[in-house]
Amino acid sequence: MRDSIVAIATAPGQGSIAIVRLSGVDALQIAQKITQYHTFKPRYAHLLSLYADDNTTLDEAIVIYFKSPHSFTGEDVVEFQCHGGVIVARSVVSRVLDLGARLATAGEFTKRAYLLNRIDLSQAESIANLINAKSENAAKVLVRQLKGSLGNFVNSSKDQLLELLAYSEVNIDYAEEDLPLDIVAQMSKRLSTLQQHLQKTVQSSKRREGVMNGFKVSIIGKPNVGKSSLLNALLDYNRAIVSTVAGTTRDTIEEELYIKGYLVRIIDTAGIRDSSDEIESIGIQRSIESARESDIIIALFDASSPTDDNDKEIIEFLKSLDETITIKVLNKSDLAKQTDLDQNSNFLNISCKHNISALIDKLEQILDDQTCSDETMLVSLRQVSAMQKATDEIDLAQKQLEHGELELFSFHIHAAIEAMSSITKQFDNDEMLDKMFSNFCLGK
Ligand SMILES: Nc1nc2c(ncn2[C@@H]2O[C@H](COP(=O)(O)OP(=O)(O)OP(=O)(O)O)[C@@H](O)[C@H]2O)c(=O)[nH]1
Ligand SMILES: [Mg+2]
Repeated sequence: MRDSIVAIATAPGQGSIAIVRLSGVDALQIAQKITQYHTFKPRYAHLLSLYADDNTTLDEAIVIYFKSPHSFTGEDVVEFQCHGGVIVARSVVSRVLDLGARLATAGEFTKRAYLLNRIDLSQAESIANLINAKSENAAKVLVRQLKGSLGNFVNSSKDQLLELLAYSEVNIDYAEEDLPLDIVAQMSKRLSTLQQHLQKTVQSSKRREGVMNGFKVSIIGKPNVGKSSLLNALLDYNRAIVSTVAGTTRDTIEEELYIKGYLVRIIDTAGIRDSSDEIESIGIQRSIESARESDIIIALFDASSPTDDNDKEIIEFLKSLDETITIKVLNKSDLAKQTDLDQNSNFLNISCKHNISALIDKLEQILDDQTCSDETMLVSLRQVSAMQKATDEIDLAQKQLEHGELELFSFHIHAAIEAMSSITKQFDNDEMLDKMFSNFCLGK
């Protein structure tokens, strides 16, 4: 039995409603005392007065009672929808505290929901992340996870590993049983298929990390091609200084914007060229570092000037970054064309002065491709490293299987199951054994 906890669930500040949430074994009794009303019907909105200990009225509120286990925490929960602003809500909390509850610590309602098996760890994580979601698309992924999509994925992968473990155990202990001769080959094939699927999930989650924290997009190019003009055009205001002087931007400038619901961190950089100026050289170094750390590079060139060695060096630099998505763009297409850069390769044509829609379309398409929305996604470092540990153990298990070392195979599969389980809940050995043997009839 846990004590009862209370907190204001809505954000502090002015608003029409403030919700006070109370959870625990005494929640109903406390609600009855503060309302002087005794016949609460679960999940029913009661309009009631809330009373102080001297019987003066604190507020008129909608009170809803969620009877255990059908509540957010799994315990008895009462929600008081008070009038907004913090003063009324605080006086209600203070009265509830007098009646025996204590103040909840940060995240304690969600922790109770997890401890009472209302949600798994991945769902608890998505609640925390959803509150801080930085974009619509991040929120979409997190809501899917909140509804249990990652939990389902983990459970079905775990079940497949459990089945393989059961086969292995039977082979170890019941060698005389009449098992198919090609069992090792079958097990190996099933494990490889699962492994490919898990590895793909890890890779695509890493690729899609930007959905949660924003995609890093750097604009690079030689001086004067219009990088700062492009930043300003994307932001729709004059953030960076633009001038005809080559070398205007000395340091990287980072801003955030949304493109089709994706959060993008866009970085304008110093023009890349050979420079003897000490400060400019530091800026150029930063441009190169920024490009290397980016998810997407916009490499900008000037369509209105003849191709030179500087352009060619930048093209070579892009080739050295074969992992990063690069968009090659010719700017100043409103002027007479002089470059021949686009003879052998694909470039987008834009004019920062008039129209950059071709680039925006391209960015939208790349961001959509990167995130292809329905795949399972691991949204935290904790989830990614747990899945990676599982795939490492599966690799080791696969090797043992090739050598017919079933005991060691079982050991690594067990470790993989343990790593995978940690994504959603603490590993429970008994539960695992029950499940494994309920699926596999040993008849003994
Ligand atoms: N005609 C035309 N001029 C442009 C266009 N884009 C930029 N410019 C001009 O090109 C010059 C250089 O623009 P910036 O945006 O400062 O170039 P930058 O690449 O940031 O230059 P650095 O910071 O020196 O590396 C300015 O005079 C701009 O007005 C365009 O599409 N058409
Ligand atoms: Mg600039």
